[in-house]
Amino acid sequence: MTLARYSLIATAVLALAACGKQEEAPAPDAAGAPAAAAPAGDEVIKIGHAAPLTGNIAHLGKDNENGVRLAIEELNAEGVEIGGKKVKFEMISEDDQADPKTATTVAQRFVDAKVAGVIGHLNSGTTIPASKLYSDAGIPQISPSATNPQYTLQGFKTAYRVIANDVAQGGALGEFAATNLKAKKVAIIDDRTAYGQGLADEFEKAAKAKGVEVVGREFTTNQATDFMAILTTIKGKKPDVIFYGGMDAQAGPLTQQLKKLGIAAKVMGGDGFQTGEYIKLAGDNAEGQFASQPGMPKDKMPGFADFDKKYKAKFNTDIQIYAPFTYDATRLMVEAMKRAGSADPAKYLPELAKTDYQGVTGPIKFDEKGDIVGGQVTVYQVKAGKWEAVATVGSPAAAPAAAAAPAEQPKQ
Ligand code: ABU
Repeated sequence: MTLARYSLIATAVLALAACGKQEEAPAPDAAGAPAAAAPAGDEVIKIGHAAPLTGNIAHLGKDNENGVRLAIEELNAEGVEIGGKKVKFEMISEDDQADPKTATTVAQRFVDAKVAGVIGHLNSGTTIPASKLYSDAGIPQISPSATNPQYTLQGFKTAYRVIANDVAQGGALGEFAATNLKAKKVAIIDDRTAYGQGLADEFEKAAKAKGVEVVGREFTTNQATDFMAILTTIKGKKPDVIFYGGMDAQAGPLTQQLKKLGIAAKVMGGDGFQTGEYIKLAGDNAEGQFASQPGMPKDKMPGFADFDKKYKAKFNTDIQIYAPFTYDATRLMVEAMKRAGSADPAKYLPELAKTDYQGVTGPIKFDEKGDIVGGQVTVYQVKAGKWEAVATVGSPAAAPAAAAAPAEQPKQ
């Protein structure tokens, strides 16, 4: 490597440190070599990414960030032209700590930094309050993982997501508990977050509609680690299934503590704990438990196997959940810029609404609210220490139309 190149990288690192942001300076590749810096003179387009990068679900935030990083490095290596000019993309990644208030501070930083778009946030409880700031500033936002329906019900033209919401997910899980597991009695626990509570409510509605009796509804928090008191209350009600609305940091220990109390009920929940981390945290009581993930089964996702290989080679770790979704969200945002011939949010937002994209997670189109069209939900079960798809509900978005005939979208 030349002295000039070292000096270019060092200058970039110092400039970013001065900004106090976790900006995407040339990142090392699998072999540890820094990625190529863009040739001087290329226009730089900043893309914001926000997720919890510290705290008890930092592993999920890093996973989301890795998906964006991979997409941006590939795009820069491919060489993208927008409006006839060569451009370079830079990720500015911020830690919102899964905290609604911090998320709005982060969103304001993105607005001030004039990012062209935002991939995030991870949690519904952060995505929803941040979305108001992006809407006011006209900055397109694509959440890869926030599933509370409220996000796209606010009428913001800037709000999109590439994952089915919790009306679909809670409905699928309620149906699965009644029909596949033949549950007669369920107990429900949630973490009181926008996601956990919202998903638990949708599950409760769907389960009751199928004639399942809800024998208990208990609450915890997204910081709790001890569930013995609420599980003891639930034990006396003899549920067939315990539904948990929340993330793996709680679902794991909760599942382990069931065993200590001799509770044999099956555990079920949503995407918040359909992770490798849940299996680690729950220990041997993970075996046989259920959790869903919006999207088709991973082995049916058209680009999952290749993506998985690239991801492992680059980051030397397994995908947690949403990295393929953040990767797709980043690439389809850039596709909209290319079609518009501009990274100006006002100019490419109409193109984003017309998205008709074949991602690694499957086909992606948006409805008039900004939700993915026809999102599927897959239910997984832990078998021999691994998540295995056992049922899929819903249908995928239609295959992409010919490039010459993009679908009309009323969002604009
Ligand atoms: N979808 C589960 C995790 C993120 C959220 O919606 O809060």
